[in-house]
Amino acid sequence: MYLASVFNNNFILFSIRLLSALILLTFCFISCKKDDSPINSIPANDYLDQHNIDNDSIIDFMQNHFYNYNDYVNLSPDDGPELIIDSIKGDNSNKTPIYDQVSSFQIDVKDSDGNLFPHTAYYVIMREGSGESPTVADSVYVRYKGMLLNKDVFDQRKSPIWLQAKNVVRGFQEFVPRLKKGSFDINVDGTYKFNDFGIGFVIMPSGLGYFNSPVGGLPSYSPLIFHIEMITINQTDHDNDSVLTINEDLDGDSNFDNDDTDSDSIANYLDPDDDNDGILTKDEYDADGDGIADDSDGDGIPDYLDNE
Ligand SMILES: [Ca+2]
Ligand SMILES: [Ca+2]
Ligand SMILES: [Ca+2]
Ligand SMILES: [Ca+2]
Repeated sequence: MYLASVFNNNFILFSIRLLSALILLTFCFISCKKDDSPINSIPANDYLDQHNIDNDSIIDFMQNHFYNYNDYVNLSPDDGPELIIDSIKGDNSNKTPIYDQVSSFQIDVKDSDGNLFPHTAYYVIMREGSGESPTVADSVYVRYKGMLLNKDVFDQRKSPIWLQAKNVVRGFQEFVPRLKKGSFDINVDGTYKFNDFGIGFVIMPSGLGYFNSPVGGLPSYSPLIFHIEMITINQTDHDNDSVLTINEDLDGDSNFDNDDTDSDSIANYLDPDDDNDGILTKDEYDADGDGIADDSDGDGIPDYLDNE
């Protein structure tokens, strides 16, 4: 009995470790930001030059490829077809190119000197979704598929997983607010049926992906495609200080680690006392409860960021 239970415990521990290692491995693709890469990167190209190269490749790709848009017509609420992209040739010569179906958005990428470089991402929304949109700070419960422009699938989640938008590559992070979450029914067996969740895909230059970092064996400077189903979302307040994480990115650059009002090396989104005055942010943010951050001395700096 005793031996058996030791064996079982060890086996369970081993299994847990193995599972954790596997999860870590698979998570590295999506959750490794390019600056988190432990591997030495090749020297960084100029953002502007690389963006021009990537943008040319992406436009050429979009002009010569189509996606399975017919599969997204008259979707039933719980449908989420897999994105298939193929070349426009042969039997598919008369397909509509992705180029004719995309919208675009621009994101500034900041280099280490603080210079800003505009990057263009292209996207298609196949179904908008029925609920709220996440912010770039929120947790998202998603199914996704990641592809290169050669159509190789480098990462895929067919069962939904929770991701923090701030921990994924920039192009993924900045795209998720364009989708809305869905709703769900609980089946008789206790499982969930998700309905009317947002579905879309985004094509991004490498500067919004892993850039020069060799993450997961992908070629450096790879433009990336992500197909995302926005099942549901969770607003985040990492430090529970009553200020949502999205509102702790004071300079609005979608980087939450570079805002540290009291310079104590704890970024605001993780700091329960943002001005280090000994009064917790949650106790001085909106003490009069009018929904607006208090500013007792009227100097334009709200109390929770004002240690005077
Ligand atoms: Ca910031
Ligand atoms: Ca701080
Ligand atoms: Ca805080
Ligand atoms: Ca304070």
